[in-house]
Amino acid sequence: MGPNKFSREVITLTEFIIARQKDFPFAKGDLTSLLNDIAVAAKIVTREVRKAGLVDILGEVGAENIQGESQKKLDVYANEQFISALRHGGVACGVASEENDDFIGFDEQFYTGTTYVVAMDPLDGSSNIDVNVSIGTIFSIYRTLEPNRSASLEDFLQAGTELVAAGYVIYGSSTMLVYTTGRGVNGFTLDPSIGEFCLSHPDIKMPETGSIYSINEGNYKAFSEGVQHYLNWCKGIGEDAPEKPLTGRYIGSLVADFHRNLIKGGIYMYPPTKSAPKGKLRLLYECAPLAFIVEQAGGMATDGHRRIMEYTPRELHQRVPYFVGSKHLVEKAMEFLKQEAEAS
Ligand code: AHM
Ligand code: MG
Repeated sequence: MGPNKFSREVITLTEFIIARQKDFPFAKGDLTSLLNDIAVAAKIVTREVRKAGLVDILGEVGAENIQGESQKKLDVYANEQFISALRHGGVACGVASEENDDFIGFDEQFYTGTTYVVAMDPLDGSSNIDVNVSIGTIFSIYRTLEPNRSASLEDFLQAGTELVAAGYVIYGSSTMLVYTTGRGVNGFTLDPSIGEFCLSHPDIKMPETGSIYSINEGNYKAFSEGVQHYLNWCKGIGEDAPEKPLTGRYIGSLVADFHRNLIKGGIYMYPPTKSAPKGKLRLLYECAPLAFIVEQAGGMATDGHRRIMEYTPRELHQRVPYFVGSKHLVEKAMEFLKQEAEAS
């Protein structure tokens, strides 16, 4: 008898991370518990995201609902959910968020011998929140420099090479959680009927090359010549350009553009512009965690010249130019930027 569709084994995220715990010989289960806290908050945020289009029926943002609670903007809501899950989880001793100027160090009552801090963008893709387009959460997990105390700024200002785990949640046509602890990348899809993230994309590998380029090309005039030449190359213009041009795809939600390219092969870019010489994206909770994932999947992430993972942030909200994706496409972009640097 052939395989029957009912006999297929379902592995939930919780089962998977517990099973993987033994990969870390000294693990006490803290990281397992931390990832679980993030997954629970992601489910709660999913519930709110799925209701987002009903805001006109259920009440305006900022207005009070019938229970007398005020309706929150989704990004504020997501921020509060993740911080609260981490605070009460008892494993992290602090969080840095795109939504907060400063990091939040948890009070002692919330941790016991804690060893982790989390940096996150709780709801990325702000321009897409109100228009029913995919948005995401991105997170970085670092070990603190010392145990048994609340978080300090230095705990967050660590190079990507020090990341213990990183991941993202995409609130798309379904909700998915993708993460790495440095042993490959695995993706889990939320089954709304049982409320569990189930392993759907084991050991994700990014194609070495791809046919998609993702960039806000409205900024073309403001890009350097090297970037402009690379974009022309993507379109099949120039001497060694591919015969068949690449396909342009840009959602404007980093997580969604990144996720599609991870699966299909492609490159995402947010290069520097004349008015924003460091680009737009944030190193600590946008670029570095996705760099960890892409490298684990066989891709590359650079600022155009240098590996993103080797950057040590000097401040929480530091920006960095970003070229991330399939190895061959990122290497090609770097070639153009190198030529430009050598010519100047
Ligand atoms: P945000 O954190 O304010 O949402 O900004 C980050 C977003 C990314 O998700 C997206 O790739 C990029 O900004 C889009 O920027 P632009 O509108 O300049 O193309
Ligand atoms: Mg963001």
